[in-house]
Amino acid sequence: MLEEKYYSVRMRASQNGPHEQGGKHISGGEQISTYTDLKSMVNVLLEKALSHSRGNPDFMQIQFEKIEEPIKVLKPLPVRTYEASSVEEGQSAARKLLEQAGVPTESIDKAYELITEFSELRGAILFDIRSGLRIDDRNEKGIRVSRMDWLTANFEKWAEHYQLTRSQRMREALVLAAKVCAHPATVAELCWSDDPEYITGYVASKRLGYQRITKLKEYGDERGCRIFFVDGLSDLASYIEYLEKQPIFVQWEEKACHTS
Ligand code: PML
Ligand code: MG
Repeated sequence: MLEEKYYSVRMRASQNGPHEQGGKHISGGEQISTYTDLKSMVNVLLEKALSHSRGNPDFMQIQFEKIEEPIKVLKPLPVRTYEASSVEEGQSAARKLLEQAGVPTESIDKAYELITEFSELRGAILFDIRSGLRIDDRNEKGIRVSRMDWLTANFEKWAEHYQLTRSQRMREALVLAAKVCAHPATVAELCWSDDPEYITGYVASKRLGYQRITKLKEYGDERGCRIFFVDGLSDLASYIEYLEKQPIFVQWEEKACHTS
């Protein structure tokens, strides 16, 4: 399968001008496509941005480029869902999971102080668990994890096996979390959507897997969050290079699963 040529397809859309001119982020998307599928992949991304509940975009960029590097294959993280009855309960579960993943309590507190300040970012922030400081230098842009995907047929088989909804949103988040958590310097990820109609978020880590929490904010809230907690990062540039450039396919192996 991986002998074929693949293309990274990316989309970003904003309102009141492009992001770099202060426009409001509406939607972003990442896909890896074969040449034959490019047209439909572009359409999927176009549709995603044109029908977004954050509003109608007046700027959109869709680009594709051939992937020259070998594509690394990663297994999906195991998924668990925690049903929270209130935002407080959900957020407290998220904090506990971050602690279990190895993020010190003081670091969690410091990160939460930053959340409101950085809730308009279109990318993620990198947070060092030792210094308790944001360590990327991307300001309001944040880090955009790119060049990753999960082929539909394999994703659907996986979803059916675990009786999970075939949600495109969850698939994208699972792909991103698998990529981020696979790097040895990542301790955990904390995320919830900036989509006002979507309140489920997650904490992910190598050890804990992908832990969904059904209520991390109130309906109607457009403030999102994506923080990567990192430790022992000696080379920030190569970490960012991995997130932005290393091509990844998530792939579930049915057999391996039956024997485990
Ligand atoms: C997003 O939409 O930007 C992130 C969604 C995270 C949760 C997805 C899920 O597991 O339901
Ligand atoms: Mg979004």
